[in-house]
Amino acid sequence: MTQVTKQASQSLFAEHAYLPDGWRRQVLLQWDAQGVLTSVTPDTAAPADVAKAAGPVVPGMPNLHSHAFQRAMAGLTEYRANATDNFWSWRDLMYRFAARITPEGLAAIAQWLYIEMLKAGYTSVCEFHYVHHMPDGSRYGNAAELAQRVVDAAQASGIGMTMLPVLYQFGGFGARAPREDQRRFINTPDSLLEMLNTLRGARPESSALRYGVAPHSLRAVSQQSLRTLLEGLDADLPGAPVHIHIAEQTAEVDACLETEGARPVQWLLDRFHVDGRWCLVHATHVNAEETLALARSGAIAGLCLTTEANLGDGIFPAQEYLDAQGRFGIGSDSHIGVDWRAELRLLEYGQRLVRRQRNVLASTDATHVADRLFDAALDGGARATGRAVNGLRPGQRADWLVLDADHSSIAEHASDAWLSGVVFCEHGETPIRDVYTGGTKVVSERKHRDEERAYAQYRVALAGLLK
Ligand code: NGQ
Ligand code: ZN
Repeated sequence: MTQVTKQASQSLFAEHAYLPDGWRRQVLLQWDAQGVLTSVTPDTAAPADVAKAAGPVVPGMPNLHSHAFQRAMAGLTEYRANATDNFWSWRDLMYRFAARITPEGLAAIAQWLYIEMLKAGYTSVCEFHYVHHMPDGSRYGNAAELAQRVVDAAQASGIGMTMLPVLYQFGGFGARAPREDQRRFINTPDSLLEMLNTLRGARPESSALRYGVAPHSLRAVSQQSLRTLLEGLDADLPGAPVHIHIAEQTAEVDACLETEGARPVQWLLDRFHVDGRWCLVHATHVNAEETLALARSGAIAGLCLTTEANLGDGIFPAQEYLDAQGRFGIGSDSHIGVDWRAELRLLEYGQRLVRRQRNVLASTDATHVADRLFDAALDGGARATGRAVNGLRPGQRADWLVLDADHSSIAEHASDAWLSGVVFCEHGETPIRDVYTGGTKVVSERKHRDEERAYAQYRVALAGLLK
């Protein structure tokens, strides 16, 4: 009897599911006790004892870039503080906010954020975690305290995580000393690797958790320290993911040219073996040569469209990059919004507004923009996580979303228009109804099992931060 129940809870039947080769009918999904898909069978009759998905099933989307604590300042910097408000003045405000984060506060913010992510259909997150120390820069008793809180929040929420402790060593190009308000972030390659080791001991890797590192940016590391970091990482975790902020602002491109004699993307490609383990976040400012070289490298461009719009970064040459078979994924970064649908929409809309055309990021093989962008962001995002979360196929984690087929953005449409409706339409509540991670339903009828408690705790943390 127990066995029957267990069996039943590890299968789901979907009338429609979006598989690697597109929409298929009558799909049976089966997974093991680790939450990993063991079989995906289309065109099969529904077994009598198997639960049925309440609507069309699509793979969960990875969120390849997050700074969890910044969720708590979303909406609080949208006023003009001086005549030239820009990314750098926003960063000053963000640092003031970062200085106030406590371990308990971070835990509550991350917990709520990850629930918001799940409800929005993000089933994995890469956390680019850099607030490591106490406000005066001294270590917590457990040097990995804050990172561990974030990992715990992910595990409690059910979202899959790639934890990327950040190496922040310098205050600017030319190994400039860090600013006072960067003290909480500062490490050497050795102290960062040590923190990573502690963390791995306390919270071991699993199908839901993977580790990597994130050199913050070329501004914040040197060529030598980046090399030391990568060597140390490969000694412990060969091939683990490496994420870096690369070329978000023209001022940093200019500073890189001035001190290093090359543009950031070119500089990195010329000096390091950049391949598919790399995620170059905000590859915004790339010239034509860099665009092609980045595409050829196999690295993932980490695009965070709503944050890049919010911070006034610029527009990535997405059409040229996709034409060159470049890989990308999307991230919610500062969490001004937490919605992959909005990221994909804005990716296309940036191109439409600049070019005064429509359906720019479609191709002759993939005529539906939403489908093409969804497929690419799933593939690139999954690669960036370093985890097996690349769609509905055996060996990948049992992560998916159940759409509401009665939602006004897709009702009565043929299946080939469903992703278009999901990505481009904005009509009322989300069309994402249920969310599964590792085969467990963590969002049911748009509600996360823990959302009320987590939201109450988030508000307490936020009130404390804003006092
Ligand atoms: C960050 N955020 O690390 O949170 C950065 C700002 C910096 C974005 N780049 C700080 N969106 O780049 O120095
Ligand atoms: Zn970032």
